[in-house]
Amino acid sequence: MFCYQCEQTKRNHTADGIFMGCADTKGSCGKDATTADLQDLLVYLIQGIAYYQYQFAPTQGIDKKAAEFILYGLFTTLTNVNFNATRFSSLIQNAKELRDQLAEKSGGVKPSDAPNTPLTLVPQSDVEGLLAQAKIARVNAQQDTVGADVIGLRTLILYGLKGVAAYAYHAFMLGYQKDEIHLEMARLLSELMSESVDLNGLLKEALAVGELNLQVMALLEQANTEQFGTQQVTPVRTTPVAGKAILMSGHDLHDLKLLLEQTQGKNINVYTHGEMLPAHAYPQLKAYPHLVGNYGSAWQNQQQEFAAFPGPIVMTSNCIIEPQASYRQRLFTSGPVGWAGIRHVADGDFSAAIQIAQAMPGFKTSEVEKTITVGFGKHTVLGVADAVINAVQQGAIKHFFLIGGCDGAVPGRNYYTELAEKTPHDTVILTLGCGKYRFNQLDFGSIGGIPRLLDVGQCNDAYAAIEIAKALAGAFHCGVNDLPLSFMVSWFEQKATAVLLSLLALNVQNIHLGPSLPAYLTPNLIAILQEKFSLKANGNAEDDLAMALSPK
Ligand code: FS2
Ligand code: SF4
Repeated sequence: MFCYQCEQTKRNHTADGIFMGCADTKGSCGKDATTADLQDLLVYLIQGIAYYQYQFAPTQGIDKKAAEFILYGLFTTLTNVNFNATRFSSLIQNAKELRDQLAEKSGGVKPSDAPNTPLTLVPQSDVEGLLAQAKIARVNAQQDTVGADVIGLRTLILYGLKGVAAYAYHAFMLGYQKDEIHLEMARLLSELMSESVDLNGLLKEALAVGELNLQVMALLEQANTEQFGTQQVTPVRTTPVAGKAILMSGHDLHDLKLLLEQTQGKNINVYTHGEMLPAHAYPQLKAYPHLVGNYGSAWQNQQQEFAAFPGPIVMTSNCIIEPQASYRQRLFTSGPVGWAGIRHVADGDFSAAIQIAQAMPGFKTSEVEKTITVGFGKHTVLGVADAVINAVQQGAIKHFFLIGGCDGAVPGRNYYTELAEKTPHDTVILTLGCGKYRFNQLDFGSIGGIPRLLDVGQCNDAYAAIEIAKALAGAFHCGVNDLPLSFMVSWFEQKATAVLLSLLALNVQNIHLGPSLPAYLTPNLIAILQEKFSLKANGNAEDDLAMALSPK
């Protein structure tokens, strides 16, 4: 196996100094070599599907089945989504069938008959055969011929597209999709088959991924808002309520809605976990009285938190980690998520989980109520834009920080707690993603009635944060880079890569990215990004804060 797609990749090298990433038998996330290799093969065949989709869409239209498969297939390969090797063996065969159907539909036109390309590879029927084929599909397969910089940019494009696919799949599940998004996704994926080694051209395509992600995040925001209402400022209970309980984690609001419907009148309290927290802000979700609160924190704490939860748990997207014996029997996966031996909900029918919730005692007593506040989405913040602008003009608000993104297990992530704690009292923090759990229980107070900590939502709500920044820039007749606004982005997986590319596509300068920089960005690529965008690696919180607050 070879994988370096996430922040927790192993940063080891051979004796000759060649970067190894997660190799050998298992990655830091627990992904085994078989699953990793099969994921590579699936992504390889998806490029073939994308090629035909892109070539023939102008005359034959977007093939919707292929478009859905591309999104779903890529989503399954994101960090901490699907660890079930058997599932990948069958997805590989599905991908081959789909690619061949598209090729046939287009008269079998192929640019070349070279064997073993994404257009021609015939996957073996058994796992051993597939693993023997998988080497050519590794992201670094051509490193010796094209060099680490080219591989770095190709992977930046691919990993960004994986993140885009995840967001697009959530929108798709809510009934929202756009042909132009499918077409651009297909174009960029098929570009990965190109032999180009032009760094400028590849960087341009990486920024095109960022532009595509902006469209997708906008579509997902539209889907969430039209389906569940506009986010409202809402205190969310973080302590248990006596009674039977079920927990839902991940990003899929569609799944949560189905669960709320199916548990209605059954005397079961529904709790959110991790990235599901912002669900409480949506009127049509919070209207269910049995959506009682949020339990636990970010994904990396799930083994302790799930073990202590007295009911079943459903994982709807990333980030799942190895289930422990104490809760395996009451854990369910949904949609793209998978783990061998864990029951999977494929069709939105949560009855098996509901039965377990009914059979378990749930929380015996209610704890004293504590809350955190969510719901500062685009409409909420722009609704008080006049007050915010006034506060800036009066000097009451001197600076804004966007401190958000992913959380993770490494100790260096305390940087974000320290950063938030040390922000001066005349500054406002916008946050989003699961990175917020590093500081969202702290009391930051308010400035003239405006809370100092504004939770904008899930990581995809980075779109709302961008819109808020653009509106502020409009009000002050300046560019986003001229605002007293600093982006302190914590990344972990490929959705954060997509969001980073969106910020770069908008030419946002001076982003602080951490806790460490992506391993696929070589020193040369980092130098290019520093030169073009003044991208910064995290230093220590105090110095970075001082740098952010120094006059531009
Ligand atoms: Fe957190 Fe994990 Fe949201 Fe990432 S729950 S790191 O996938 O997408 O942020
Ligand atoms: Fe390693 Fe991350 Fe890949 Fe898992 S997803 S194998 S931790 S780089």
